[in-house]
Amino acid sequence: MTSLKHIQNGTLVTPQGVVAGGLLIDGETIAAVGEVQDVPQAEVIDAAGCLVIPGGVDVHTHLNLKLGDRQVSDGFFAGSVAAAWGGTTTIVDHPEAGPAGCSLLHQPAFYRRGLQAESVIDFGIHGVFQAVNPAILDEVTTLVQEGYSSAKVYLTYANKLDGPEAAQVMATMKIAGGLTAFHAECDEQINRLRAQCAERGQLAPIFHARSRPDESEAESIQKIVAMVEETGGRAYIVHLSTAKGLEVIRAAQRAGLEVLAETCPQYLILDETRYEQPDGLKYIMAPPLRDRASCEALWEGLADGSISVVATDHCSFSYADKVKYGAHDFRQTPGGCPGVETRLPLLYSEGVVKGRITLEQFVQLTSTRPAEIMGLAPRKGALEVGADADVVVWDPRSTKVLTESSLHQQCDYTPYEDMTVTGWPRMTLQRGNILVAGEKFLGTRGAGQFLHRGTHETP
Ligand code: DUC
Ligand code: ZN
Repeated sequence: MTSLKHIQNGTLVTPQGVVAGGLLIDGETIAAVGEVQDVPQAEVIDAAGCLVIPGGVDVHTHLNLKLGDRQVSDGFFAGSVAAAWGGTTTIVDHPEAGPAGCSLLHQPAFYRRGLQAESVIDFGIHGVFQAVNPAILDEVTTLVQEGYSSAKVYLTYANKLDGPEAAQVMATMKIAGGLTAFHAECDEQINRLRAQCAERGQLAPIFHARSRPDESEAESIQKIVAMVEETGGRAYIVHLSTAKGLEVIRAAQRAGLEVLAETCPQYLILDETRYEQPDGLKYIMAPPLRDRASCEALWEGLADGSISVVATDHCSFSYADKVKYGAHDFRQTPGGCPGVETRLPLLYSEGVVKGRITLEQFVQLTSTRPAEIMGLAPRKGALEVGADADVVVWDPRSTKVLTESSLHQQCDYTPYEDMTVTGWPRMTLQRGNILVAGEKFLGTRGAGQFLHRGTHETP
């Protein structure tokens, strides 16, 4: 007989609304939601005073990333453990570019092996386009059929694609049922501004933000929207950071184009004044932090539905390495910040508690919509009968001061040091197994399953 668990007395956030009741788990799946009769043989989990929500789905992480000789702190094990502590039970990881000339399947397969051996939570993997030629385009159908139904195009950095290449990718992915994700920044403008900064000796962290202006993101998104119009394709904009970019996305959505947007807690909560602090290098990431007006605009984008997803871009280069490489020149700093463990608490605390988004939107943004958009529904993303029993018992009153030493990530800093949050997971389950209970970690290295993701749903 499979094991039964009965989560009782909680307030459940379901696709049908917020309901008081229970949740019955039979083995790895949800067997009943809402009115649940007592089952004598079930293990009882008391959720009195707590919310019961689906496990978090973070569709933008960079675990184990290596760029040249620079390696992030959180590998597949540490990063997945940190995710579990923060209530995230599924990640979809973005691999870095592979060896020159490699197959489109090379990096997803490489990451799959690593995550399968190490991850404590379930995982999907995005593809990455680092070149476009007939052989690569021929592989797109296989990529999607093998369960990697989304892939990223960078419009800046060494492995960037140009406009015509990106449009070809978008069109080919659409035919295969895939979704193209875009890092939207104008490479040419950034390179010009960075060179100008260097000539003028402007090498302090604030010039990282000055050399990647808001317009760079907005113009790049405008080009992507034009590709969607031209090809009839679809686009998913990762880590949206500006009010200007959001306006372009809203206009595209009003015109009926399939342009979806993701943002991350750092762009909602932190602003560019961080670069003026003595530890400004901690906040070097691309796109950079912006002004307060952009933070507020992004919150409005979450509230009005023009932004569908809050992910993290968890990319845990250490502060030690940021200082080692970038102390005298922001351009040498490895970019990115950690966040996989703090996503849910930050969004709940800054969003729901402060009245910027509703409880239902919190669940939609952190679990339901990312699961739907990335081909993980109906297994993931909602408390529904038949879905995987990925469940978080969420204590909405628990407060916690975020510090590097209290988190489980391996990275040597958190961008949210000393910030107090309200709301924290009391218990996290994956496929019916308890991963974290209070201060106890019960997960197992390698227990995470590869998620063969379905083709993209049309919104
Ligand atoms: N931006 C970063 O800052 N780091 C990782 C990748 C990215 O897009
Ligand atoms: Zn990223």
